[in-house]
Amino acid sequence: MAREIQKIIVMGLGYIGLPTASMLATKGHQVLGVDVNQKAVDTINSGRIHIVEPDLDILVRSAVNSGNLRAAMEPEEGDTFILAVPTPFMGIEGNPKAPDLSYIEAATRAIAPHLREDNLVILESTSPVGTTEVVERIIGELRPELAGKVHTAHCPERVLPGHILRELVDNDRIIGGTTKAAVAKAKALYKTFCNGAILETDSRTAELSKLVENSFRDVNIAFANELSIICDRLGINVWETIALANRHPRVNILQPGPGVGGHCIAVDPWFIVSSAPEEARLIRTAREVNDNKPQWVIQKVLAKAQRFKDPVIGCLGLAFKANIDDLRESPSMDIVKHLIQSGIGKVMACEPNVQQDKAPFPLYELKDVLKEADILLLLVDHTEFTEIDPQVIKDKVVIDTKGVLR
Ligand code: SAJ
Repeated sequence: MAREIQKIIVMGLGYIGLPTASMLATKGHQVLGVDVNQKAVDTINSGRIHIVEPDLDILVRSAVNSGNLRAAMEPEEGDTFILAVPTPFMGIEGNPKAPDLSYIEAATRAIAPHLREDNLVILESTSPVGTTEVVERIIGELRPELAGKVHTAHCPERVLPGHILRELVDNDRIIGGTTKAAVAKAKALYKTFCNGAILETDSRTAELSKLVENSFRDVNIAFANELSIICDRLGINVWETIALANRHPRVNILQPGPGVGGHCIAVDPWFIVSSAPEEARLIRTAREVNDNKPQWVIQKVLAKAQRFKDPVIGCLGLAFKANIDDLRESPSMDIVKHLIQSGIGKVMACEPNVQQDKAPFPLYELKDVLKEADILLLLVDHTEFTEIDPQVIKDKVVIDTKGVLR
C-alpha cells in the first residue's frame, strides 16, 4: 500500500515538537510547526534552530529547504495535529507540584476551529492520567458537531536529550488511543519514521506508562543518592560499593550525583503523586531524596571550607548532566548559586559547554580553577573533567559528586 502523505500541524516547536516536525517533513509529509514564540518561528523558517541538540540543525535545514516544513504562529487545517507543548507545575500555594495543563488546553483551543471530520489529534506532551480525555472534551465543547468524529491518542515522547534524533527513530513507541480507530491512524503515521515497535494501548495507560518510566529512573537514582549519603557516614566508597553490587546478575543500581535535574525526571513523578497522593508514597519520597541532595552537597562543602581562612572553591560543571549545555533545572546551578550567596570564599565555576553570557555569575577556565582552588567540587562528569590528571589535584580537598576523580 502506498504511504499516505499527510498535512500535519505540530503545536509547540521545542525539544520534542521541532525534531518530530522536521522528521515528519523529511519523510515527505507537509508539516506546519506552530509556536507562540515569533523569534523561534522566524529562526526555523530561515532553516536554523533556537535550541541545542546534536544534528538537529542539519535535519531542520534539510526539512525547511525541501519545502515540507514551515513555521507559523497560528495553526491551519490539516490531517493530523500533534500537541507537543510543555506541562510544567502550577506553582500554586498549597499544591505547588500540581500539573499545569494550560498550555495543552490553549493548544487544543487553538486547533479546534481548524478541525475537520476524521482528523487525528495526538497528544505527545507528558501528561497526567486523563489529559487525552480532557483534550477530547475541549474539542467536543468547542466543536459539538464533531463529537465522536475526531480521533484522539496519546503518544508520549521518550527521547533522551543529547540523543533525540537517534531515539526518535529507534525507540519503541507507545500509542494510547481513546478509540481503536485513533490507534490505527496514529500507528500508520509513526510507522513512517519510527523503526521501533509500536505498542498499542488506551490513552490512560499510555499516560501512566510514560510517567512510570521517568519515576522508575527517579526512584532508582534516589536509591543511589541515599546510598551515597549512607556510605559517606560509614566512610565507605559508594562507587566501589555500587560497582561490586552491580556484579550480581539481578542488581543494576544507577549512579549518585549532586541531585536530579532536567525538565522530565524531576517533574513527571509529581504527576503521579498528584493523581494518587495517598498511594504514591515511595515515588514522593524518592523525589524528596533527590531534591534534598543539593543541600547535602552544599553542607559538605561548607563544612570542608571551615578549614580554610579564605577558601577558593572550584566548582566543575553547571549543566544538568554530562556533555550537554543545558542549565535548566540543574542541581549544580543551585549549588553554585548557594555557595556564592553564602559568602564562604571565592567561588570559581567552570562550565566548558556554556558561554559567559548564558551564566548568571562569572565562569573560569578549567586550568585557572585547577591552579587556584583549595576545594574542588566536581558536579558534572563532563569529559574535560574526567580527564583531569590526578597528580594536579592531589593536594586539594576534593568533593566528587559523580565519582570520576578517583
Ligand atoms: N542522573 C543521575 N544518576 C544516573 C542517571 C541520571 O544522577 O544514574 C541524573 C542526571 O545527571 C540528570 C537527571 O538524572 O540530572 C536526568 O537525566 P537522565 O539522563 O536520566 O534523563 P533526561 O531527563 O535527560 O531524559 C529522561 C529520559 N527518561 C528515561 O530515561 C526513563 C528520556 O528517555 C525521556 O524522554 C525524558 O526524560 C523525557 O523527556 O521525559
